Amino acid sequence: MARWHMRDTDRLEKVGKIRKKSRKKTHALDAGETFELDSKEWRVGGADGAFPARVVEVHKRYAFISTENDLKKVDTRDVWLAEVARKHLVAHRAERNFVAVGDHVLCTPDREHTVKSQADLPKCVIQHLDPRRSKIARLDPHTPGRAHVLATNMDQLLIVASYLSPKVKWGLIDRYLVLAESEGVEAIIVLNKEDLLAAEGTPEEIASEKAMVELYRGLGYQVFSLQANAKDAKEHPEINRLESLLKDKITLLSGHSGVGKSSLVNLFIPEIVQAVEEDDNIFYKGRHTTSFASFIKLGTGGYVIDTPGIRSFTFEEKGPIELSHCFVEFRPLLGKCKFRECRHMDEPECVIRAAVEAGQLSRWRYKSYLGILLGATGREGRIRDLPIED
Ligand SMILES: Nc1nc2c(ncn2[C@@H]2O[C@H](COP(=O)(O)OP(=O)(O)O)[C@@H](O)[C@H]2O)c(=O)[nH]1
Ligand SMILES: [Mg+2]
Ligand SMILES: [Zn+2]
Repeated sequence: MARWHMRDTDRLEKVGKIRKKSRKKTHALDAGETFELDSKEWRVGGADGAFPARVVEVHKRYAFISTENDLKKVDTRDVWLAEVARKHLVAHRAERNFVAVGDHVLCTPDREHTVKSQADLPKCVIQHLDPRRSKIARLDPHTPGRAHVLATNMDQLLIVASYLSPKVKWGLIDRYLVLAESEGVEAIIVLNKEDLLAAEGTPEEIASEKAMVELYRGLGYQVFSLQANAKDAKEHPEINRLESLLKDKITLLSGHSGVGKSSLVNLFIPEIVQAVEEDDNIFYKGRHTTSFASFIKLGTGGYVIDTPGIRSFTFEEKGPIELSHCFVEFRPLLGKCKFRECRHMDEPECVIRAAVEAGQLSRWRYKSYLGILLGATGREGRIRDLPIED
């Protein structure tokens, strides 16, 4: 894995040098040469047979794409192996992958046979990327400072957690919510394994999880509490309500391994039935059941992007102003603190802090805000030394 990575970087640098020189000579790049190009400018059809498509899966050296029809519906059965046109590789040095799942791209059939692969699939070259409407990225764990784009162009983020096995981490849910808010995508929260909480949870646990569900509902989020593996799950009103929210939308699934994401997707008649990991200890081992993100068409219309479970979740740091906007309940109060640059920590006359002390804002969410601001880990119980009493 590491070896390929090195080679890619080497090659990119070489290409980069060559391009720099040639740019000097020509002074400008014509629009047709830039990788990112609005789909309104695309020339579909024509002598090179260019066609619009969607990136459905990304591997280190190539991607899989599926063609899109006139109604912008993706035919997930029509899969091609694709490579980004060589001339564009240099443009995307900042990201680990040049394209991400969900990208809307213009491709040309690989008539020159430049795509080197034995795979028994039609091959094509990705010529252009439609500017992304939204994206979810995390810091690349292998290359500090680099963003790894997990998925793009989704309408909403479905945050799946289970009450127990593994136990829900509301701090992680907050991080996903911040991501959704900062990207302007809807967030939907699912708490699965209701049956386990009822059977194995202590009365305190049951009461506290119920209170958390109510807290997030109070913030305006859709929160579903359900049992994805129940026998009659397909008829369950909560499942039907969730199903209607997924209709005709592109939804990014997120959540740890073992919480029941595949079990949930299987209820919505996916084109490809998801493997449900029956090994109960899967999440302790930290293995991922799905190694690559993929784009799944649902029988009811709409698509789901299933990413590998994200264990350690780090995203680009946000300053207090941007971060506090991602906490929806803070918004009506923002701009009212004494200092415009208030971090809502120990500054005098901070309205956020005052609202927390007065019980108008949730202390839990405030701590979560501070934890994210101060770069504390998302794991519960690790947020220490915060300037607020419990
Ligand atoms: N008790 C209980 N187990 C569930 C529920 N939903 C899924 N599971 C089980 O949890 C495990 C992981 O499910 P899976 O769908 O593979 O989770 P994923 O890793 O998030 O895709 C499997 O053993 C499922 O049978 C539920 O609502 N209750
Ligand atoms: Mg799964
Ligand atoms: Zn403040």
